Amino acid sequence: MTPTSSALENTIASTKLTLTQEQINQYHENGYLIVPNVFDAEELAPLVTACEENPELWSVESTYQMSNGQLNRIMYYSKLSDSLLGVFPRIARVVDSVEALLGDECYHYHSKLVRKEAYNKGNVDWHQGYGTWYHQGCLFPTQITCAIAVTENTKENGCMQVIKKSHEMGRLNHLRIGDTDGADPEIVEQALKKLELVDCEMNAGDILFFHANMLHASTPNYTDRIRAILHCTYNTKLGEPYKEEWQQHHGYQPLQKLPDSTIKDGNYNGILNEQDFYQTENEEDKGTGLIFRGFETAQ
Ligand SMILES: O=C(O)CCC(=O)C(=O)O
Repeated sequence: MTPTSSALENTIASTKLTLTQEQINQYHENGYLIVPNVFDAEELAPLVTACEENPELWSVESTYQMSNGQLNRIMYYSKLSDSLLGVFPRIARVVDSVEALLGDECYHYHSKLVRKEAYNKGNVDWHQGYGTWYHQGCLFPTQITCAIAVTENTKENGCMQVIKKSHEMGRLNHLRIGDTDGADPEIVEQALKKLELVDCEMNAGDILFFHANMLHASTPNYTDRIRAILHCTYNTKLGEPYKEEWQQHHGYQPLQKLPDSTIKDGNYNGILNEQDFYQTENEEDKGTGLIFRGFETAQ
């Protein structure tokens, strides 16, 4: 069945997954939380197939050069259409978990599908989400990212890394590194002497929740299989950017949750809606894309 927008809008969301108080405490203490088996293989299959086989996805991807000179590929969107990528960030078990961690209502800030194809040497440099979002006009680090492992994520294929408890360091200075921005490398080096680096290895369907000030990165893919992860970032009304120029897409909009069964019920239209994706910003065209201007260049 392929639904219309109104069919999705009229659904009543219910969730079967709620976080325990212990998990919520762990998140606040460490700045991140891994929850296993949130999505199963059947729910992930259409996205896995699309990531592995579907050239349609490539046309909406932006590429960024990282500090090691290699390219990283990201599909970046904030509008939630009826496509599968528009549905994932609205699934009740995800949104309810985020709201339990925030202790507040959340809205969708943006999402990113990050694919590292086989043997892609593109790393992602250490950074905090809030290092950028502050410059977009968010006054408070109220954002949470929920990173859904679409495929298995391992040390060998470039899983996410976090520096445990680094969210307690507050917002760090970010510098221009490669095509994008990263936390000041001198501070990261010192943080790594005091805090633990955690490789966030996950099976497909596991979720990594992490705080806006959590230092995170990822390493190259040394395997012959793609690594894919869907980062869904949420914000609260309090943390909404005050800036309007180029930031309308990050403004508060009530988030309509969808039932946990939406994907298995086939209640979506296609994998993605091409118009929803933002392209890379450049000096001439300061658009809504991922690259954020104004950072000093790292020495
Ligand atoms: O998925 C990854 O490899 C990391 C992506 C990331 O950190 C980001 O987009 O902020």
